[in-house]
Amino acid sequence: MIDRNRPAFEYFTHSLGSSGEPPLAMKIDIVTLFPEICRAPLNESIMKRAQKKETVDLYIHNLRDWTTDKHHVADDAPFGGGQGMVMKPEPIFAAVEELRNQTSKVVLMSPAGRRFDQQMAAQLSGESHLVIICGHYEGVDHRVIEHLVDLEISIGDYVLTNGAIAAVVLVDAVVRLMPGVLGHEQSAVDDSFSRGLLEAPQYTRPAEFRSWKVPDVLLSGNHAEIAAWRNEQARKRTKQNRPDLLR
Ligand code: JF5
Repeated sequence: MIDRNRPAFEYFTHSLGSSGEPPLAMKIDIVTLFPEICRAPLNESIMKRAQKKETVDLYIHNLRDWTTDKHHVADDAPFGGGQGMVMKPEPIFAAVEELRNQTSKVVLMSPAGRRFDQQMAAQLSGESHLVIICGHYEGVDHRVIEHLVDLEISIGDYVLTNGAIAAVVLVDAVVRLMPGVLGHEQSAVDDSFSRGLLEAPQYTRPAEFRSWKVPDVLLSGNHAEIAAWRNEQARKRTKQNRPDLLR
């Protein structure tokens, strides 16, 4: 087990059922100035299946619908000066106050947030309602973060043009963990993450391609040897690509 040295998840207040299972369904509201960025990827394959099965009830909203001025302005210059524009608080408060209920978790996507990972995805998959605000421009008026948002989340240490792209990543990672969304292929994949190692290399037919052979052990049928080989390969790969994951 790897100590990632992070504080307890005091934000996650959902109660588990008597047998400890997460809620069977989740409502997700995404609030963005660019709803089209979210629509296509979240209506594809597995996300489509999750919505058909009513495991996920997904709504994508245009923040502009909550502006009240005639030009539908959602941003303004920063107080104190500086580059770019800041998202105004009023439409964001209006949207979230209309969409949320007592059990909602309000999430802001922002590069200044807490870093998203598989553990956070698992925690979020137990929530019953997520309201996801997509940051944009140079940032969001800080009163949104102080007085409206439960969790400020970053999907990684880089800056995107648009938080809607980050929201798609978060929703995909969370929804695939909900019961019944994936088949049995899921548990094994997540196992490797909980062991804190990268996946071992995978091969499929043909057993020889351009003279490159699949390792003999994988064709041997010896499951103990295969498991040992995969373990060793996972360690090698982790040391090479992600030494930070090894103590
Ligand atoms: C954004 C201010 C939001 O760049 C991101 C992002 C990166 N990781 N997670 C989110 O979102 C767009 C840019 C500037 C707020």
